[in-house]
Amino acid sequence: MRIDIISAVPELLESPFQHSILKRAQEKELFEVVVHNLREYCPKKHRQIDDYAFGGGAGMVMMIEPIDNCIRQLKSERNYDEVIFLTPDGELFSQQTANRFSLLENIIILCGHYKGVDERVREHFITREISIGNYVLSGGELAAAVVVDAIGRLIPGVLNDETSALSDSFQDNLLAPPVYTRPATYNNWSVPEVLLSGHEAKIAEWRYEKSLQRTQERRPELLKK
Ligand code: 6GU
Repeated sequence: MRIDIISAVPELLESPFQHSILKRAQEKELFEVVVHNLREYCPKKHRQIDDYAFGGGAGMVMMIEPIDNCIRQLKSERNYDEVIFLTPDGELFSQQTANRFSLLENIIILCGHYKGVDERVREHFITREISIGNYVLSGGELAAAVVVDAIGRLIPGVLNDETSALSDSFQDNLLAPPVYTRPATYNNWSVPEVLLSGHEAKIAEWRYEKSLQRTQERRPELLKK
């Protein structure tokens, strides 16, 4: 899978994909993330990516031309399954959406900024609009890092058996159970006995019970789905 991210502040995306699981995924060539600096797609000399809103009002609006230039360049190189705009008024991102996106071949992600983007971009180039939560960020870059991380780790071969996505919270609408590691006792706080028993069936049952209990306490609405 290849993800092209279009950003007005590409510096914000220099590090998030260069470590840990996503780094390994890219080294194994299961996954490629390419960040594009929107300023490089401005008409010559101007280097301007935003302008005042027609009709007045506070806040700058991202201009259509640099975005069009960048998307057109990318589309001339390969086919894209989705062109996603990250914006607080988009559809709420979820594990289910991440699962679906992880099956795609190529996607473009446009990071929003300022007061928004010229509506014609949304009408003519964007196929999906995504928000990562009910709060406002200063730009879409951190949201892009969230979305790309959630997608990238689901691509077949990226996670090994131990880190398998199947046991994640939300994957089955259940929160994950508590986990423990050595030492078995610390400050008189001990690990639940059953986890030290070596009895696989009992451990699985304990984990399922804890998952249910935790979901009931913290996110009861998930159990109704
Ligand atoms: Cl995708 N962008 C911005 N700017 N703010 C957000 C968001 C996205 N999702 C939640 N808040």
